[in-house]
Amino acid sequence: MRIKFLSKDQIYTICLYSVGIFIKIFVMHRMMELGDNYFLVSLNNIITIVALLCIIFMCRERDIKKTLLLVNILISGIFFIDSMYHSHFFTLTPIHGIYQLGQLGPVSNSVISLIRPGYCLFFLDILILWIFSKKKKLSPVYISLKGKKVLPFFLIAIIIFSSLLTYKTNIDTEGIFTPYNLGAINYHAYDLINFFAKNPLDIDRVEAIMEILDKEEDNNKGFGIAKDRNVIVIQAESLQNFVINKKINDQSITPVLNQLIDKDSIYFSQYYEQVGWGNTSDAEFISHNSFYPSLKTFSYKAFEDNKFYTLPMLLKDQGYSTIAFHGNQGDFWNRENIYPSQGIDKYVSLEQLEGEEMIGIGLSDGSLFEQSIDFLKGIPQPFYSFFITLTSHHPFEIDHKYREIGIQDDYRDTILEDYLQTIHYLDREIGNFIDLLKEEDLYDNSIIVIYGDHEGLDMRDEETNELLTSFLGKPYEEDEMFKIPFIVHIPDSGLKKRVITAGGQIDFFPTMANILGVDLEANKVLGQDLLNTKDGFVAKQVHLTKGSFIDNDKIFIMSNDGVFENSRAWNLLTREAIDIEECREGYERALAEINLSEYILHNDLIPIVQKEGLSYILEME
Ligand code: GP9
Ligand code: MN
Repeated sequence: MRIKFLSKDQIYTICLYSVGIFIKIFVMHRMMELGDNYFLVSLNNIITIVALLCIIFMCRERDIKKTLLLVNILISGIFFIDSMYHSHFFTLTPIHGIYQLGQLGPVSNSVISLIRPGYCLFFLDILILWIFSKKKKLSPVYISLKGKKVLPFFLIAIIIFSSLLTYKTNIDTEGIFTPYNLGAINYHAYDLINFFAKNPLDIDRVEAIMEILDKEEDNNKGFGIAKDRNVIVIQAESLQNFVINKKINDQSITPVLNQLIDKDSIYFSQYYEQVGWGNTSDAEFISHNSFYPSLKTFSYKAFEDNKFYTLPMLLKDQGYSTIAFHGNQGDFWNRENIYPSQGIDKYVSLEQLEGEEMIGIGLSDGSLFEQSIDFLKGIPQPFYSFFITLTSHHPFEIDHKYREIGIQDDYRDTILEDYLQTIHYLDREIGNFIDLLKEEDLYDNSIIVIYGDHEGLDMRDEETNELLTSFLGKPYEEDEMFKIPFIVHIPDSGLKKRVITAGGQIDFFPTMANILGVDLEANKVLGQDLLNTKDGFVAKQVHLTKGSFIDNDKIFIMSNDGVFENSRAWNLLTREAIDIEECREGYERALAEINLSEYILHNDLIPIVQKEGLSYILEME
């Protein structure tokens, strides 16, 4: 006996509504370049959609067609946004992106530049469906009585099958789920659940690194070399390290920074960015807190109600006043709300400044520096001042009069030229700022600290990669992309020191505390003082798959399918491939540090860490 659940017409209608979704899943996964996982992951995502259809058939009998249409439009919209997001960030749009919608205004040029007409094809089947439904009335869909009895069993069966597939992924990847091993639909579902879930502490893994974190350093090289001086930190937008001491057509790109490095400075030349979803703001967060940015959303949102102990707070305890300057709206990245708990007492944002010269997404760097002088003169010394520059922000557009480097031939009118022009402008304005500080008697008793917030030129963009590879004369890869300069200029110190220990923004706080001569116990933050550490270690977490790291000799790039054995690693000097097993210890350490950090911050435990130290967190469990 043949059981008939649906008529031919009904099947035809359902297909019109849903086959497009299946095709879109394959297309999306092709765009993401899923590799070996392509078919299995796509199958698992299709199962999810089939399960969803079953639920719709069971629950929304009256509006099945309408609901199917809505689901299709929703998925098409998500894939459209995902395509743009993936083309820039090489991952899928995270759920917390919702928080950032209000902030798209100033970066709308960057967003618009990501749209490709081809992405509209995600809506093609909806258009076809609309044309069909105009020509011919599509049959209504309803489920027969027999169908209603069978559907729940079918649903259970496919859920079990899908769970088995996901369980296998879990085993293969030790629980590191990524868009590349879950697929577009399932990753979004996972991301949504994970967003609300609390991350447990992986006690065994964290215990294994406690010895490293508790390590007491005997020597105190550089302790207090800038004691009681004013601190002027410039967190420079998109400033990468490759521009330092580099020339193009015989012109220095950063003559001012090169000069600084050459005299009265410590230059950390193996320093890397470690930002998370909050980009610029996460660079601030990790540098000031020495804890990793949130994995869920930008840290200034995720932890807005937390209690912290930051570099500005440590200095406030020493009698410093604190101030931050940024030529953008005060509420961007939630700064206005969180700065008080970050220890920044005065925040001078665009609203308090004269908008006399706007470039790109905000006030020009030159104008910001110039206008800051009056504020600096007005606050009690010593002060900790923090500048967030903007002009060298993607897409690196700047007026012709500021395009001062003559660039010819291959690099002319390229993204590399735009980048170099804005960086050159930033460099020049730092020079002008230093001149102003000298004029106002604010130079001699200050230190000027400069570091890049994050990369500006993405190696995963084909054109950019080709340009940089040719410009640098070596492959443009992750180690170069994440490398940012970190310069501590101490006027009249006679220093000319280059530190080659690998470090990252997480090390900023302990390194600065040492230089400023303030005790900070090593077991109260996750970073290390780079002047007194030999074993540099930099864990990456958001823009590379969790577990990736860089140390003094090598870089380990955790495979985006979450499988350790599929990862890559190479020697930083020789660029030769390294046996992956040599990286297991670092991989474990990266995961443990990130897990511990996330646990502490999500449970608002910084005050306890400050009192008892990091290892106490394990005792609490
Ligand atoms: C926004 C500015 C730029 O205020 O800091 O942020 P980004 O887009 O680089 O994260
Ligand atoms: Mn930035």
